[in-house]
Amino acid sequence: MPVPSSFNDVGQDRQLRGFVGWVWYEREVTLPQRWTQDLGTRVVLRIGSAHYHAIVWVNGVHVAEHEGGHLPFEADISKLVQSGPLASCRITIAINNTLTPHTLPPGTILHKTDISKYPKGYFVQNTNFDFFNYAGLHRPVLLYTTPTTYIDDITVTTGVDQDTGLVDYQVSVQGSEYFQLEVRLLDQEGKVVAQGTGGRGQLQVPNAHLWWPYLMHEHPAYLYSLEVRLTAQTAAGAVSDFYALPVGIRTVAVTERRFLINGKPFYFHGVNKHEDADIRGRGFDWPLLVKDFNLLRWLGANAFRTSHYPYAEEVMQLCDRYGIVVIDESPGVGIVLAQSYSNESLQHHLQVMEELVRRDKNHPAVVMWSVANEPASFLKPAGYYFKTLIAHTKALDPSRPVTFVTNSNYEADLGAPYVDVICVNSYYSWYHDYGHLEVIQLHLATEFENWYRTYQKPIIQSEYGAGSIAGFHQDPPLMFSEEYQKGLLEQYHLVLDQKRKDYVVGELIWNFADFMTDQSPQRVLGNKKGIFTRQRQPKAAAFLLRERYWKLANETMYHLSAAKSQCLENSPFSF
Ligand code: GCB
Repeated sequence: MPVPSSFNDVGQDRQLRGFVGWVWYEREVTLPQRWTQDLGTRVVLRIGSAHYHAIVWVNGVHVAEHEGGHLPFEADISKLVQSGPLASCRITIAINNTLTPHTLPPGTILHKTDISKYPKGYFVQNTNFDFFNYAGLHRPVLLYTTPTTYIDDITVTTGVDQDTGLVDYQVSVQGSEYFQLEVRLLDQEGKVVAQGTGGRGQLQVPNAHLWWPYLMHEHPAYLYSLEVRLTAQTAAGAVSDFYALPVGIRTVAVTERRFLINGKPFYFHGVNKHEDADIRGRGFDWPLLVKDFNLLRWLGANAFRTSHYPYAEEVMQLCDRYGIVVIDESPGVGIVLAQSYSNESLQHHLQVMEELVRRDKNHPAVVMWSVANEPASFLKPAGYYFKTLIAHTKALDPSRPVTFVTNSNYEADLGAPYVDVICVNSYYSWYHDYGHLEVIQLHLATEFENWYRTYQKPIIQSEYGAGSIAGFHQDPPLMFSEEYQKGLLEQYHLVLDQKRKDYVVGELIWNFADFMTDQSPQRVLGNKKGIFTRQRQPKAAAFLLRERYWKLANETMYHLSAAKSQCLENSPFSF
């Protein structure tokens, strides 16, 4: 079985494709002698993402267990690999993709016991989310080393005081209490612009280059490099550890009507994505990732939401480098059963937010956390659940706003009082009033007004869209034709153009690309709401959005800076 990859689509076996239960991965590797002989070396096994529940053994000894896909976990295996003459190391990983009401996402197993209709022991897994439950080792499995006294974590938050950039850092060291830390901040030319010592402090950068989103500045995505150097005396002698972290200096704030980046109004014009492609499923794939970023840039998109789970770290790194702003979403999708609001579920959700914030807190591209997508937030326990979850996330990271994405009625939503930005999904003229594009404007304007009147918080249209089968054409437009998809988006845009003058701060299309789902009578080889096909070819809607997004970017630049013409020199459209 290739790693990284989902196991589902690489074989010719129908049973493997839909398999629910334990799968086993095993690999024997030979370690360099340096790793196994030098007791001053710490050897770590790191698993990027194993979906869903994973148990890990090294040379037959249990070393780790982890609940939940999409986030990394690791085990210190030094003692195991340094205890004998063996330089080899057998890594065994068992993964179970069974979902329960308490996993994220939740799911249920339905046993069909009527033996006149189903074979003995027959069961199916039901979920309340609209994507295929791909499973396996989705991201790289790595072995790496550090000294036994090592830099365990770095937390950076940034601020701006007039022209001075402020970089607050905190370094956590494990393995010894006796160490020195030196910290330097380098600009893109490699020049040291600030330095400090010790485990925490503030670096001040005069005339700082700020990190700006793509299409908001002539030099977007400026990254400094924070170099942290550790030296320590241990029984084994002097050791040193070193880490370089890209740092973008920027601020994020939310007012009653605006989302501000570096104090300027930011309008999200972008997409919702999935980690999804032919054959590899949700498996990490560099060429696909770079293709997607090239498409985002072509489209003039400045943002996306990691619907509906955390994406690979490499994705976040590219967002930092290209200036693509991210709403970073947890795997809290499909929370609709009362049982999924239990204490057990909440505890797990809090834990997942800890893992997510720990992993992604230093990415300047991440401007907001989303704790869930379309939960049944009208159920009674939802108020306490989201109050607790959002407060916890804010305590973990006071520097970013927090939201969840809703499709509940504005009057019934018990979680909305706790979010910083209202993110609403709607599918007018698709799931209801289908075929009737003429009702969209009134529906949408009414919905926006209701939300704003109730909460006085900025609003993002976090999903809207229509399915289309690439190559299907109908005039007048009919559902599933490219023309209908385009026509539906155009109706939404008329209202968005009104309300963005006021309190609407973003629009994210559902979806960037067609993606695989469970089989159902509503789905034709998956969900076809992509503006690109699953193979990343544009449908008519992609050209429409491209024109719109570049136009929005031109407008933003016009309001913001004299450097407008330079920044959008490469704009495919001039207005
Ligand atoms: C939604 C969900 C998304 C679905 C989409 C659809 O509201 O958030 O996961 O795929 O609708 O196409 O039905």
